[in-house]
Amino acid sequence: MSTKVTSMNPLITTIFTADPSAHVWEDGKVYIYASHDMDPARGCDLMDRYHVFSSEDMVNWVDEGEILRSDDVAWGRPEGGFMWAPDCAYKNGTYYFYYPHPSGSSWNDTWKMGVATSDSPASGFTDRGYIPGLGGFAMIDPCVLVDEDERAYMYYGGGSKCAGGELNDDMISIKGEMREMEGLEDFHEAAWVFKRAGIYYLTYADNLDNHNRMRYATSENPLGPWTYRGIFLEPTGCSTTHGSVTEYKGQWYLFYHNQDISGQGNLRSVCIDYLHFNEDGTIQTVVQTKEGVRSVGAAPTPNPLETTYSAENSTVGGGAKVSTNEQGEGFIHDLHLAGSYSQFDHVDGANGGRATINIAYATDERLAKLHLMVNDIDWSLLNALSTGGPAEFTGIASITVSLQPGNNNSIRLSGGRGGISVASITVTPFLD
Ligand code: FUB
Repeated sequence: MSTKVTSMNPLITTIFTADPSAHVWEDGKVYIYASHDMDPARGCDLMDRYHVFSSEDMVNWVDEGEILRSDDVAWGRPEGGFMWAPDCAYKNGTYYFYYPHPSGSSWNDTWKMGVATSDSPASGFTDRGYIPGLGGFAMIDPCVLVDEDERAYMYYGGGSKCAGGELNDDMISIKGEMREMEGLEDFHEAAWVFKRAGIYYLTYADNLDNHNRMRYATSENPLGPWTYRGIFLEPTGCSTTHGSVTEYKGQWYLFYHNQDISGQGNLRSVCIDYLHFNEDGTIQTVVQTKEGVRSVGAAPTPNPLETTYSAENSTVGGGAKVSTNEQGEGFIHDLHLAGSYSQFDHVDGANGGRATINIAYATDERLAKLHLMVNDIDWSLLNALSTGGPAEFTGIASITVSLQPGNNNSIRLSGGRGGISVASITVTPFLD
């Protein structure tokens, strides 16, 4: 059970995530659709394997698992990667996941707006192709607003150009033409549109060299013209900035990313902080915090399918060892040695499908890494942030993977970088 009082920033620490698009859906939960900066990175070329995260209290977040990867995109560039900032919309029982992806090897000339659909918010997505007539040079970062009258609008853009248009009822084609959004000052990319008290807000990243900020403009119409209002997020320390603004349980939040964990602009991490409006509807500058935001609901209840496998349950090899501490508790160590591994066999996947693996670890490295293989599929790399000491087993690296039905799954850990010891793994198959 979580003992966190606030969400903490960065919010998601085990994998690198960026470009968060947050939505509150009919089930009352808030969902983050994020890009995934694959580690190790090569520019932003290898970004892939979108994960979704959900919460009912803003403090405890569930990794809902991977929903789409470039291998699933038949029309995509042959080399894969380049799964950049996505968004999701809901209409008439279907979730539409919009993602920018190039269709050719010449990636920056061939952007398209892909669409995958599902009847669930965070699983079961199937690619439906791309929206005809959109894309081209630097045209990225889709955002979709479904208005109170059920009309839906798409925005996208990069390279200083932002376009908007209305989607047809099918949600995968544009009604008429896209048009340039007028009135934005210093637009770079990362458009996000939301509505509050009858006013439309368009937020975006600006062009400040190597330290983009977030600016915004407002309008009484979903497609503008827009009135520029100012900067509301100062530099985060990351060269890119990208965020979304959402209300949840009566409070407004900014979801954004920084590079506090990695120190690298291509290995980013999602954060959340409060967003406040002035009485006239203008937005106050967001205060970036380490604490994040406070709980607005009950913490999740334990899942009866959860099973913990202790260090003694694993087979170790290649130099890794299992030892016992003064309290008689076993732990795996020397995982960092070349060829070292620890394998848990006969892991129960219940009915198969999504399961969260929580790895309890200790490290005094600022940022250690673990390699995770599940049934010979690579889910690496995972971050393990310092716990303050090599025997302080307070760290949890958490990721949702896919398991086979029954109890014949195997989970293998090896060191990626830095000294790290593992006390146990806890596997929690999803109840769905
Ligand atoms: O994440 C890749 C790109 O970086 C996004 O599409 C941009 O908005 C910027 O965050």
